[in-house]
Amino acid sequence: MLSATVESVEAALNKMTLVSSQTNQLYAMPHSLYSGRARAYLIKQGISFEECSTGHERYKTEVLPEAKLPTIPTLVTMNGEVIRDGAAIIEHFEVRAGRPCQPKGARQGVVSALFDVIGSQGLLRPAMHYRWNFPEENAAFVRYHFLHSQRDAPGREEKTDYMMDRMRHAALIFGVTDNTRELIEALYLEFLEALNSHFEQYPYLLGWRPCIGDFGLLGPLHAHLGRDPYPANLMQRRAPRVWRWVERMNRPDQDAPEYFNAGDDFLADDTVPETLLAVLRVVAKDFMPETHASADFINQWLAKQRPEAGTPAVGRLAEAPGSATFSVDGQQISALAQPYRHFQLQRAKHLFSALNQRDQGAVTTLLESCGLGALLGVSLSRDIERAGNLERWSRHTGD
Ligand SMILES: N[C@@H](CCC(=O)N[C@@H](CS)C(=O)NCC(=O)O)C(=O)O
Repeated sequence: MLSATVESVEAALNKMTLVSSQTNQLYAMPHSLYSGRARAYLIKQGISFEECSTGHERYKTEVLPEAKLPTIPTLVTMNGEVIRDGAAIIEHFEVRAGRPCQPKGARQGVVSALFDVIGSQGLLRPAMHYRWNFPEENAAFVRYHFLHSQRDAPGREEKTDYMMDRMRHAALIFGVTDNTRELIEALYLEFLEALNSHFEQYPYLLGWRPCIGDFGLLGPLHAHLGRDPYPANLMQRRAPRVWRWVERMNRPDQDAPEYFNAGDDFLADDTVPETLLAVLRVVAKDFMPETHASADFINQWLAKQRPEAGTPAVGRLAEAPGSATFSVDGQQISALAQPYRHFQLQRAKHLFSALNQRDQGAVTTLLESCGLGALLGVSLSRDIERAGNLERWSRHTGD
């Protein structure tokens, strides 16, 4: 009885600590792809936070039950609210601040939303390839991070090996194989060159300050491609402007001394610079066929499985419906079809459908000029909604 009382007092105290926290707590790690998006947003928006490891006991006992899935980033706000998912963390603050990172212009708004998807879904292959296929340069550095994600307790080494093997396997299921390696490198180098040229003009995607798309794109370009030894060196040598952007995105100020006569806003007149369209043209080469293939695959799966409304549309890695196959430059790729890609695309579609006809026309012309004309027409047969920290299948339209 007494111990039950002590336990409940302890639980209440813990809860109070959660509630009365002086700052936001970001459960994240430096080597985690998706952590980079939320961290950079908090830094740029001047939102105070401390970064915590999921290795803390408190994460398991208090945060995870609310987060529902053990993914990072997960934020515990100063009020004790738990938010799992980088985009949801950003949305939480965007709504409260009047959407400072969402450009108002039609073209800029949609392009920003697209770069958010491209960052979280469109660069997984180069991110995984350049982390896991260069062990001579990367292994010790990567292992340091995986090891220190675990508490110093018995079984730490084994757990580290297990986690690393799991992510090596993830590279395979995202489509990184001996057959696709050459293509992945060629596409990435082309992308890097185009993005580097863009940053010759401006410090951010849409001008003089970061938009939602900058934060999304940062994920793979920071944790993996801009930090792991082999790809970081590649980026420094081949694309110093991109490397500077990665650095800049992790600083609170504008950090653009190399741009003389810098402005402080998104570009005027809803301008999307030609240099950024050139980046989208490169991205489209695999993003477009993969989005089509993944939608077809998931739609077939939905037709067969008919998940109840509210069923989670997200799980641990490899719990996705399966892999979709598509071809790029004559090379076949099989990659996990993740509903999250389509969940994020829904946001771009919502922005588009809220536009008047003239603005829709301007966005369509822009997307067509980049080989992305069909993108906003690719749909799943079921919408995805977020509730209780999970993406969930909505009601079937025929139900
Ligand atoms: N949709 C989530 C994805 C987060 C995510 O998958 N994070 C990775 C680390 S970069 C993770 O925690 N993986 C652990 C797992 O899948 O079990 C987001 O954007 O925050």
